[in-house]
Amino acid sequence: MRVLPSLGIIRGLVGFVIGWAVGYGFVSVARAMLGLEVAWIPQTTAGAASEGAMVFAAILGVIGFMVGVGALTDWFKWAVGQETPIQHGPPEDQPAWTRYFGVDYSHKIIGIQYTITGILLLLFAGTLAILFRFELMNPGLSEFSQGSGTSWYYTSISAHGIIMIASILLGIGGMSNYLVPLMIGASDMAFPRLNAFAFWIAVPGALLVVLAMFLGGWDTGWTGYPPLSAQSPLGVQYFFLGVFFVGMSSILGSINILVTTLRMRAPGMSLFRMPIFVWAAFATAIIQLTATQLIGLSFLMVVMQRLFGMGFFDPRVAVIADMLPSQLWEGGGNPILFQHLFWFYSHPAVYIFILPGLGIISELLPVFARKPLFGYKWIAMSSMAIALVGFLVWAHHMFVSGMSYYLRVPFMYSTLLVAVPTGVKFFSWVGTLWGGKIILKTPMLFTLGAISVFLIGGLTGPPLGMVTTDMNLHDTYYVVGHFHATMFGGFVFPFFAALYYWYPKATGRMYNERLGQIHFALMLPAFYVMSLGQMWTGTMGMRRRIADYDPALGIDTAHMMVTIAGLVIATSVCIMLVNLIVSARRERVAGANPWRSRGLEWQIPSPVPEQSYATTPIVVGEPYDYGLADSPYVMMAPALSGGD
Ligand code: HEM
Ligand SMILES: [Cu+2]
Repeated sequence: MRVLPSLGIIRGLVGFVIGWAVGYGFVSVARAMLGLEVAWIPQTTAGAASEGAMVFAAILGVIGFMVGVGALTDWFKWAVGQETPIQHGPPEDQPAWTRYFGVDYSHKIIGIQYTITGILLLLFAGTLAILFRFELMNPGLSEFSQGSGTSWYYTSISAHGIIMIASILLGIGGMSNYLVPLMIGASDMAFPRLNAFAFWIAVPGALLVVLAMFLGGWDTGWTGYPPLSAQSPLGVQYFFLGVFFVGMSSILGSINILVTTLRMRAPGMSLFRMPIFVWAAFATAIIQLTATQLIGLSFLMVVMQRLFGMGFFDPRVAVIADMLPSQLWEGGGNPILFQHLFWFYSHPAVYIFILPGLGIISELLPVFARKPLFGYKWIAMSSMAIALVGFLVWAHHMFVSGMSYYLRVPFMYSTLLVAVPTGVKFFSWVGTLWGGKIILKTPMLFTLGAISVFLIGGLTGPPLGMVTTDMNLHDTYYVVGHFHATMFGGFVFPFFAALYYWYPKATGRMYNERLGQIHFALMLPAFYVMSLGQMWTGTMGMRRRIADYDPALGIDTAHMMVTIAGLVIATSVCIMLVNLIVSARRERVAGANPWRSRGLEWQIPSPVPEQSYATTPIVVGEPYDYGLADSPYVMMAPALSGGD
């Protein structure tokens, strides 16, 4: 108990509460002095007098969290001219586990912090999904959609969507933080303090999104389109701000990946000798660095529109001569503009979600097929090509929005173009498997599962990318089925593969293989039922984001099956959690390289020591020459004999 007050996260939460209260009080007092209406107890309806105070409170709360957790301490010291040496290893006077609950500069700790936070958010958002699936199980149910105003149904689908996205971003942060430095033979990230800051800013960000659910909720879905979001209850403001800070985390994290990859590779590791996951993380980081601002901006503009009446997206126009004073605050905007800004990030974002996962697939296949990766350079370049082309397709989400009509066809073509670099990856995967000695351990099962699920996601995209068919499919459950397939194939399955695969490296012990296989055997078929069921109901007329449906559509059975499939997926994930938690103590010791991998990180002990590489690794060959004799990838330089 004595350590609790010294844990960074506890101090951060206290800082949050203090910052929040100061912010709320400050605006309220200012309003009182200006003679404006003041709500000393927060109200959560749209347009409430407390809205300005609540927004300012949230921003100061986040700053309070960052100060409290200690993410800014070194910068403060630096500003007043104090020494700020980087400290390695656990804090001197505290048990080692406390490192995970506070600011720590080691990329391995930060990687695990990201991963676990990501999994926690995944569980939270998954629970929401199970809850609202109960409502959809039968027509006519209304457990969550009763009453007037914003119902729990809308709040929970909106929160499910955005919290899953935050969870994916953190999961990716976990994989790339843990793996990139290890894979290129670096001792840490280029900017360790920035790395810690990037992780910790996501925590209050996620907290705000969760709080949003209890501050009136919001009914816009994860996309937050105005004009609806300009009128939603107060929760929408916390959702916007939360996403803003998670986005900041994503941008800052990407700087580290880019600089580390470019500057800190082991001797001999030219760009085309990098592990393929590093290429994927690099391409992802380019998108994160250059696109994320757009969603932050679009959300911030709605925040401003609500707070100060800046009518960015408010199309009402008034004739100046007839205007009431209150109307000075509105009008002159365009709601379609929001969609352009939003999708300029949010389409490339789907590549942020999947490129690392596709990298994992390419990384694991050669290990478990004992064959060289087919077309290494093509795969590396296809990630870069997807990142580039991904910027040119955003308006395919807007075919029926009323945007300029001539934009439709060019966006249709650019969208279909993405299939080319994605196809390159598929050919390479099949080529790698062809004639291989395939070993079906759990990571490989999830890798193969990922390929099959991602194929479904990819094949169901073109009907949405084509204007004619999208006219019918837009805003139906078909879209929901499509993107669940892409995200499970591109992120969830590869992420789980990665968890099992690097688990021995991170913990030093194996996981339970039998439980891993049961997890897979439950999850893959259940996922097919869920995703294909969603698509089926969509083509039969099920609307997206609607709590009920007409029994005459004949989709009751399908909905029932989707709900049951969701429960099976949830069960299987629980099996994985039990496996990963229990195995850390009970399973057999893994040894340095249980998979006989060629990767750098497998040539050092498990778990990885504090100073990952005792001596500099020297890269002398190609990364994926499995099964070829006399083709080493890396040599460990002999340890220097004592001192300098
Ligand atoms: C060949 C590849 C793909 C094509 C042609 C494609 C096309 C589309 C189109 C046109 C839409 C909008 C549908 C509508 O709202 O009417 C859409 C939605 C979506 N797609 Fe894809 N897609 C592809 C791959 C992907 C991938 C790889 C992901 C990655 C995770 C993805 C994730 C999503 C998501 C999240 C949505 C829903 C966004 C929303 O409205 O909330 N798609 N897709
Ligand atoms: Cu898109």
